[in-house]
Amino acid sequence: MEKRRDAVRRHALALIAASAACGAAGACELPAGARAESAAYALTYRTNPEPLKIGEHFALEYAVCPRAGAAVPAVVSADAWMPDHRHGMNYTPAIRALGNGRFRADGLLLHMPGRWEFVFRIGGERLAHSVRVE
Ligand SMILES: [Cu+2]
Repeated sequence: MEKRRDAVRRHALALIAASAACGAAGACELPAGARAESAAYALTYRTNPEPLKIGEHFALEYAVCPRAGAAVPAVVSADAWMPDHRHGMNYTPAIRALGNGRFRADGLLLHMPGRWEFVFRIGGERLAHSVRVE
């Protein structure tokens, strides 16, 4: 009796694992773009226009896929900062959720050349991607 219960439980766990893997591959595909990852999420983004120009407004278009076990995020913030100078932008971007894990941030502007980092936050998770802008 004890053996049989173990077998049933193993089977149930195998089914859960199979459906999670299936969902990750089929339901959530990231569009082409630069990639950032954290423990629970993967993200791709592109700038609009591409390439962006110093001193000119641009938008970030990004998409998020949860890894197995993580929830689909309702809000994902986007920001940029210069790690070497320890300052951010002089503007606060406006974030819009477009549905299906897609987001758009408008009103970004990098005011000086050098190494910047785009930082996306989902709850307590931080996803960052470094770029050099001349
Ligand atoms: Cu700077």
